[in-house]
Amino acid sequence: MMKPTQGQTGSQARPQGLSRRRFLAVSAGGIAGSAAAESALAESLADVPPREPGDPMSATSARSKYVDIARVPESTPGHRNVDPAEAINSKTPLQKLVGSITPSDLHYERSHAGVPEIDPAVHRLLVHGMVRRQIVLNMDDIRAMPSVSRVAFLECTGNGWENWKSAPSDVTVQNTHGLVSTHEWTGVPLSFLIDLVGVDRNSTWMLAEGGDGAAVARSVPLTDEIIAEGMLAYGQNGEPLRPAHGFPLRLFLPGFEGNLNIKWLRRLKFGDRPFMTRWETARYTQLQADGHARQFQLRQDVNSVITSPSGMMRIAKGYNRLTGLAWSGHGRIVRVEISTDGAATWQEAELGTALPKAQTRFQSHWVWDGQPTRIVSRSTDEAGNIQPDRATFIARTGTNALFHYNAQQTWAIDAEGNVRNVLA
Ligand SMILES: Nc1nc2c(c(=O)[nH]1)N[C@H]1C(S)=C(S)[C@@H](COP(=O)(O)O)O[C@H]1N2
Ligand SMILES: [Mo]
Repeated sequence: MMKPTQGQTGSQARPQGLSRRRFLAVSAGGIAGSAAAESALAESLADVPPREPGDPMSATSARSKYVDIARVPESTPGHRNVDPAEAINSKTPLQKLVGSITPSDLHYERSHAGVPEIDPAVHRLLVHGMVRRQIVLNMDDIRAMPSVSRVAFLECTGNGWENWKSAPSDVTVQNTHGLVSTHEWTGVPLSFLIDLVGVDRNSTWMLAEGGDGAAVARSVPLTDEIIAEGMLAYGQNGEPLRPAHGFPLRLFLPGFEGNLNIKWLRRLKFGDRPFMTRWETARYTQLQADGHARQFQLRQDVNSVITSPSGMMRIAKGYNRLTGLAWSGHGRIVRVEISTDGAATWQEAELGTALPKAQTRFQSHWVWDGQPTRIVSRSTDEAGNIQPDRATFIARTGTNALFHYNAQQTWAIDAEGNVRNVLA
């Protein structure tokens, strides 16, 4: 044990007879006791590196050079780590995030024709169709309107498709689940705009169109829920939207499939039936087991994944904190259960702040005995939906489909502690 080298170090300040080691043992007890038991316990400031002079202030703060965290560009399933020019999306590093909010520059990205560089001074939103007053709004008009802010996830319907047909063993959770992120979004409530233009009571659908080259356009059903929760978003995590995420304006519909959340929003048209764009008749449909295609499967289902330990990590025998994220397009997460014996027995995990339609952090404590095993999580939302195991999910959906995969994610652990993606 190191001795204090100077008189003013911490040892004198400590209450008599109460060593830090004992303090840990006494107060932390059970879980924390086992977590800290093998850590070296320092005795004084002599065990702590000296203070350092700093760099000058800056206009924006960069990450520490010691932090290695980035999205990965990918193309279709099986084509990972491609040249960004070939990529169709860029995935969030879930295994490196803490808490439940995704930093703005790490929000996953899916753009069908690149990222247009739109000048907000010239951007316009046309609102027309079954309305009393057809209008064209500029960004000043929109920013002057009442706004709301809400923490919610956004998820691409393609999230999880890596595991639909087979389970590549060399993937991380970023590869398997990195098409979901959570932000605080700010914008004008859709209900405000609907009142402003006087949408006809017989209008039941709204076409939303983007200003990028792909001409992505989707029909949105005007349900009470979508009218109440939808927004014309211009802010993410306290700042204007970033270009990749739709600057200066996007549609944001909490809980509904990523593709519906039209970026670079330039037009809303109200009608009394779906507009049947190619994005909903061909692209974002689900081929069922019987060969029929299902249209307008719009809600993101209850989901969860253990992010640590997860694919391509290596764990050691003894205490391991298990943590991950759970989310549901139906509302709040009310329960996450974890199995460390291949889904034979389950224990309830601790939940962090559980907001409706937002990713919720969970954790659990595990002492690994060194035997090969499988770990898996399963979530339940406030509507009573329970995340299905893979066999149930495949029996229900078949193997022709590609979207809305929400089966439980299993990670296998071998005798050396290597964590690998497996089907179940
Ligand atoms: N105009 C437009 N909107 C779009 C897209 C697009 O390519 N163009 N991609 C959609 C898809 S498929 C998804 S999953 C989300 C992705 O939003 P993000 O890139 O901000 O994560 O935006 C949707 N909105
Ligand atoms: Mo998507």
